[in-house]
Amino acid sequence: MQIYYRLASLVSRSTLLKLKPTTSSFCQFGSLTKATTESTKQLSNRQKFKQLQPSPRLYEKLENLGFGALLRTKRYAAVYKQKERKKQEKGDSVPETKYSLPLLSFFAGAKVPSSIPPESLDEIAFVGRSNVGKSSLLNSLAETTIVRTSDKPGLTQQLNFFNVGKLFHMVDMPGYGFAFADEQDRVKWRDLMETYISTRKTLKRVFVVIDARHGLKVADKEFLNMLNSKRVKFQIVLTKCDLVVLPDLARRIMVVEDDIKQMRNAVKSVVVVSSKTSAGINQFRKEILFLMNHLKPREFYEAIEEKKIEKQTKKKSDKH
Ligand SMILES: Nc1nc2c(ncn2[C@@H]2O[C@H](COP(=O)(O)OP(=O)(O)OP(=O)(O)O)[C@@H](O)[C@H]2O)c(=O)[nH]1
Ligand SMILES: [Mg+2]
Repeated sequence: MQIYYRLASLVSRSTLLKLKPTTSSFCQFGSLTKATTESTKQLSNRQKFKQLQPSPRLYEKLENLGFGALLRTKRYAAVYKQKERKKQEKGDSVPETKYSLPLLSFFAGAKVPSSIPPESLDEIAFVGRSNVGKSSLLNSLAETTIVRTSDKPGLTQQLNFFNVGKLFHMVDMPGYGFAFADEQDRVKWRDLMETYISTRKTLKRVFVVIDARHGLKVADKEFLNMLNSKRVKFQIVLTKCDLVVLPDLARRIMVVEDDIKQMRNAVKSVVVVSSKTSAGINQFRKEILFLMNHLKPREFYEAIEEKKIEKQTKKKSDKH
């Protein structure tokens, strides 16, 4: 009997001991399970991203734009070597033409739809989430610093119209999806942007600027759907590409191209740039000049470059 009682008390103690941690660990287990599932979900998204295999052609395109060499990706080291060998055999190293935009000058700002300037020259507009680098991109394209930029989101709060040497206009727009702006301001900006975008006959294309590190977020997708439904032609520009390693940049392009493939008014090719290193900027300038019907023969740009170099050397020799 005594043995029975001792056994019974041992069992109940051990049950208690077992139960206590089990109950508490049940909650922990529950939250752990949740956390684990979430991290697995995140991991699997990331894994999915990492599993994408960009083609050698895409790497080659990025290399030509100045985003580093195929060699940086082990997988294509052999392809790269072969390419280099061919290049040396051919001896083709024609320097790339440097395209330039004429002088940029600010001519109008609009905080409300009624102050949007009347239509005149053809326009392209730059839009995107706050702080993504729209204003910096304008500066980089025009090789200037006149467009105000900031590391704090929400700097541009109106439509800013710039004249590009009186050939066409570039429009810098406020950012959308700015979490810290109050609701009234957000509604006001959205109304301003939507009115401009949907009524402007001279607007040739909207460039939607996206941070290459993040790809399309919910706010971007909403904006793209709005553009698509209003039949406004738009093209994605991936910027801040200097902050992404080459294989991830190539994967990001693949994902974004897939995201927009169903949108009828999207230009299917994605522009890739870095305003900081200027990679991709020259090619983008060429595409803009072509779009606006102002692309001149390469001799025209070569003559501009020659004049620039001449001026610089004269300045240097004057100093000495
Ligand atoms: N590394 C890097 N930084 C960039 C690039 N482009 C812009 N930035 C930085 O990003 C920050 C925001 O740039 P802005 O050009 O002011 O961004 P925005 O989209 O005009 O911002 P809002 O006017 O507030 O909507 C600044 O600190 C820039 O220096 C880029 O290509 N690479
Ligand atoms: Mg800005």
